[in-house]
Amino acid sequence: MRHLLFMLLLLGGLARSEALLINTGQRQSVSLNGAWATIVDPYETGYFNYRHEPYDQEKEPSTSAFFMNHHARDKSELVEYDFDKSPALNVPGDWNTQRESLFYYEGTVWFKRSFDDIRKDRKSRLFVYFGAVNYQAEVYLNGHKLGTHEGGFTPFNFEVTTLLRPRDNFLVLKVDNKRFAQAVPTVNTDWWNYGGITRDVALIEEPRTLIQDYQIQLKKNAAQTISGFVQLDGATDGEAVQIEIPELGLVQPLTTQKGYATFEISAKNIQHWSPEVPKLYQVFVQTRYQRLRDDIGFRTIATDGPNILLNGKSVYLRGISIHEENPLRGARAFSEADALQALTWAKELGCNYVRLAHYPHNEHMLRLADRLGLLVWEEIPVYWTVDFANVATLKNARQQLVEAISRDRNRAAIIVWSMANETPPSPARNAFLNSLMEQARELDSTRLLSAALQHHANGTDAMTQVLDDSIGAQLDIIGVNEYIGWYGGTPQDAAHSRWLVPFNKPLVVSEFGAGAVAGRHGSRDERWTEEYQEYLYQQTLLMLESMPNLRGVSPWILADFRSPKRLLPGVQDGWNRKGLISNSGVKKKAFFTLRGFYEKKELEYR
Ligand code: GCB
Repeated sequence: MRHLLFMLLLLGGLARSEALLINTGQRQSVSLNGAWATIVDPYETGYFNYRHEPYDQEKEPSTSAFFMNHHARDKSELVEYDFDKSPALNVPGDWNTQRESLFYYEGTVWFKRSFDDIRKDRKSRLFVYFGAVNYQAEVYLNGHKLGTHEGGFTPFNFEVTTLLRPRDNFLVLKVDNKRFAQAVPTVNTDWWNYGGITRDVALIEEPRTLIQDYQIQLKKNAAQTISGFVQLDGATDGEAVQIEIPELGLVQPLTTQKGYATFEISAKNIQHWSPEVPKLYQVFVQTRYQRLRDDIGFRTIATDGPNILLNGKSVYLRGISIHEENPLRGARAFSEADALQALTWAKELGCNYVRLAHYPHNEHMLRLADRLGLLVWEEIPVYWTVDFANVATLKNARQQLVEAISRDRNRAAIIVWSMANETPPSPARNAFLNSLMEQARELDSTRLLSAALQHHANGTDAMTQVLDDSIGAQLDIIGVNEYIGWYGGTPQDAAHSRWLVPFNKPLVVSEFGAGAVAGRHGSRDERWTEEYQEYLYQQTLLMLESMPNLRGVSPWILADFRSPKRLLPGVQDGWNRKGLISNSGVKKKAFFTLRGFYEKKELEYR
């Protein structure tokens, strides 16, 4: 019987696909957001038997495995879990801020929710899609394992077409946010390790031949040529696809081979996307079975010596760094409203650019940046000291990079893919980052690659800062984090420092900052006061003016954010206080200092 079923699946061309679906917001879908039943399982009792062997490796998993969602058949049967009597958590959302007992929890929580087959057309295919689950997810449907996903900030999906029954399907996730040395990020980070199903979940209905992925952007260095590819899934050779941009009067028919086609379209009258005029075009990708709309902007981005050229014109990146956290809720951000809040603040600050630190943020942020006209630096969580020599760690980082680029490469706002933050130089680190860069360039040759590097004082002269990390030779933009006046020296030292940077490339200060408690006042040399932070900004902004090749800055950080490393009572209380805005929404003095600087820069680069 099993064999017969397998043969039928193969013949029907219904082999399961796990390739990432992009632009899920425009696909036919039903949301699986809402209340999910949860079981907190610190000993992973629902996953391992008493010999500590995973149930999901057994031929016939025991009903003790939580993913079996078993219910006692009669009163004599022993069953030691029950999702139906367990408390719920909201999805999307972090568990830490939804239940007090989970605030510091790092471990396994099981999530379960039931749903019916929603297909209008019995022949269509169904996928479950997760915007992000932190950190590791084991996913099961009706007791069958769909797969595992590692990495807390990127999307994934599984095809469930052949596993579905008409009613009461049960989807179970084992979500584990334990930190470990080989993970990406590794054990040590300066942000909250929020656990849970932290982004939207959807059940997506697709035709048998479906549009899986595409890139539709201006060709590198070509202001009037749109190029890219379309990838179908389940297509027979010769399947037709069409790309249409009605506003430009463009209709481009394509013929796919193995479901894939590349294209170049001449677009003479195209209006370019920019922060000043964030023009988006309605673009349609269409097959016989499906018409998918996207809103896409077109712009070129390149470098020329020290200059960053946006649509051929030199630009200065007036930025701010942002974590994916709503400071007012003190919780992981996930909604469009959260994104609007953060990006509206960035706009008020006079930004034309944001650094989305230290991992890919949710898709709302990128879509909104496209609409609001904010350039974006997007990053993967290769942060500090990941296990650079470990092959599995590299594979994981590459996978996260692939998922981020696949999801976001049609967003004009994104100009930089960042490979890493403050990683210590070594041959293993270099090989790791080079491998990531190779992957990024293969997937998207149109954007600039960068990384936030570190500097050191010149041996003989403490006022001279050297930025000579050899990986800089491979980057398109040199990013540097510096904390002169906070982690060492005084704010005045910043104003007096000289920088030696042996790269003829654009330089961006990807971080600087100082901690301040909103409403705390004192002299400019008193730590944690708004005056100290303001003064450090003033002195650092003077320094920026003398830095060679400087073409932008993204100070640390838009708003105070939670960090388990920040423990000073009465000051930090679990928060990194380097925000320009407090966690009650108060703008600190330095906010206005930076805004003044950006007003000046805007005029200078007009
Ligand atoms: C850094 C890190 C950032 C920290 C920040 C700080 O260099 O890149 O993640 O939060 O410094 O506040 O120390």
